[in-house]
Amino acid sequence: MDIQVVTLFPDMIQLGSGFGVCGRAIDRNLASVSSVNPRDFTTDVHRTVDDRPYGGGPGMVLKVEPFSRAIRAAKRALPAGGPVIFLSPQGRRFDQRIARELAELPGMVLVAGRYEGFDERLIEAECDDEMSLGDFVLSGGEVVALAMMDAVIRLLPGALGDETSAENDSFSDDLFDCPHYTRPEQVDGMAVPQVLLDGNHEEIRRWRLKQALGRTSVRRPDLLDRRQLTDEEERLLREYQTEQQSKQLQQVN
Ligand code: 9D3
Repeated sequence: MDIQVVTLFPDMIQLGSGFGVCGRAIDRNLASVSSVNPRDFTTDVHRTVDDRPYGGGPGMVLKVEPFSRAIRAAKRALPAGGPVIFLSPQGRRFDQRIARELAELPGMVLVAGRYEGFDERLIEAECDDEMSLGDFVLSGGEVVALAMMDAVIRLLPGALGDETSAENDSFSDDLFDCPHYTRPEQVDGMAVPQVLLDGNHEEIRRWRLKQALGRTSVRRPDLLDRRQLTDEEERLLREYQTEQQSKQLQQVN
């Protein structure tokens, strides 16, 4: 997959995408990440990319022409095409389902803004989709581009080792993880759950699924509402709830 990021801060993109699973996938040519800087498409001596808003008010608005030229250059540099996705607080919320859809594409252009945002006419002319990371205020779209690229690139075939690629199944995406433990067996008097030490793989599988279901139901019941539980899952979730109740009673007594 080829990703072009239109940004006034290309260093943020190049540095931020170079580590871990993402960096390795780029090194192995499973993905490429390049940047196009709208400032390089300005024609005035000051290389102006922003200007004061019509109608007045605080902040600056990103100018159409440097960005539309940069976006067209980014599209031309994409060998196989793909959507132009604007990153803005007004966009639809990015999630794992969208990450999976994007991972099927040959490429995409991500457009990161700064200041108060884009001139609306740029969005009308160039935007195929508008995406947000959620309801909080960032100072620009670059970290959103990095987050989206990380989520997408790790899904590309071969990006994760074979042993973890099962994680790509939609199955595991809508449940929280179970708790994890590693050596030593005791830390400051805190033990590892005995079932994980006994080596009964069927018991371990059931314990992990039970913990995942239980933690999801406590912290994010909305995730379970979207999910059809199997008979086993229903049973394990009820077991978790009974166990939590008896733990709480033990604490009271
Ligand atoms: C404080 C400025 N706000 C006026 C009430 C509007 C505003 C403009 C520009 C808020 C944030 C930004 C910059 N943010 C992004 O470019 C951005 C973003 C975000 O802030 N949160 C979540 N997802 C995204 S995607 C792009």
